[in-house]
Amino acid sequence: MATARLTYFRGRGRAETTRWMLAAAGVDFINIAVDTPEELAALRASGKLPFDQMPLLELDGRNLSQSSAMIRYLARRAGLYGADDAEAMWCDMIAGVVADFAETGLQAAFKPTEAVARDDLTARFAKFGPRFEARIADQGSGYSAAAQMTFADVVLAEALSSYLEWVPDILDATPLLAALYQSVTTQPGIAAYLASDLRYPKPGDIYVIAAARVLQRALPPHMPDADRFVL
Ligand SMILES: N[C@@H](CCC(=O)N[C@@H](CS)C(=O)NCC(=O)O)C(=O)O
Repeated sequence: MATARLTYFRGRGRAETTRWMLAAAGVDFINIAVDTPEELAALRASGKLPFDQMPLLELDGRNLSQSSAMIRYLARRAGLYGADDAEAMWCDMIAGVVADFAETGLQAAFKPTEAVARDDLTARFAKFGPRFEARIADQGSGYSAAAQMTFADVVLAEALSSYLEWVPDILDATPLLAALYQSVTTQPGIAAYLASDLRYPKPGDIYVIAAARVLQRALPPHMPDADRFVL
């Protein structure tokens, strides 16, 4: 099987759920980092980005756009989309709410202080964490959508990994969620990915500045010279 190519900034961001799913599905991949506006312009000129956006996943001779499509394509390919329509529906419901929940994790590095980021994450977890816990209890398998691990569990664990980096005790009152996290992160493909050089570090100012530079966008307003990359 050819090695997949995942093109994005030099960091996790909106490519990270796809990396976890590639790992869960046992698909070898490399990260192709876009570090400059010129590299992004060349990528756009290549015609590989149907909507002009990253991430780009090159797999099976296809150019995939939209991380939500990538994770579902990989889920179908690897049998991680549930066993029937009802389980697939639960996968989609949970992946949908996880996208809402994960957004706070994605935004954390852009906040003015660590304390603000932690407060936002704690508040968001207070809303969704007990719901995830109740859903896992109802399901009864230890997973969120089906009798076995699905892509919904993978993206949930990916989001939780970000929450945990900012608020290490966040799962203390949700033991089923903590057990799900443990189960997904010890799946052999995911465990190998997390221990590898393919896993980028927790995003901070370096990542935020690099992404703004590539996109030629403003930095968060608390940063000095916030418009330095805006043309
Ligand atoms: N929903 C998309 C979001 C893609 C997205 O917003 N990509 C940003 C980088 S994180 C981008 O390429 N922005 C440039 C643009 O929209 O022109 C996904 O999850 O793949």
